[in-house]
Amino acid sequence: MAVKEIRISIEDFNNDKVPEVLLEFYDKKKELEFSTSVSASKKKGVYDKVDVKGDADGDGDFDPADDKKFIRLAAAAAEMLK
Ligand SMILES: [Ca+2]
Ligand SMILES: [Ca+2]
Repeated sequence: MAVKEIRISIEDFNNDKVPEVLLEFYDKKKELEFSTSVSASKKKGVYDKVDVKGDADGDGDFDPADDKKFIRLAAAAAEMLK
């Protein structure tokens, strides 16, 4: 049984024809713990902007290393889900 779960979906939230990637993190009780979305703000397909800052690596801070992890996950998912 999964301890934590990440649900990944793509949707064009701001109607600019470029999909955003929604990342939803669930805890072991299956309750939504945190969600954020990643967008391609400058160039289509190049994900570079994290909507809600979060602690992706669990080290207690919100820094560029966290953004990078969200962006990498979103970029990979966007290629698989299109
Ligand atoms: Ca969009
Ligand atoms: Ca962190």
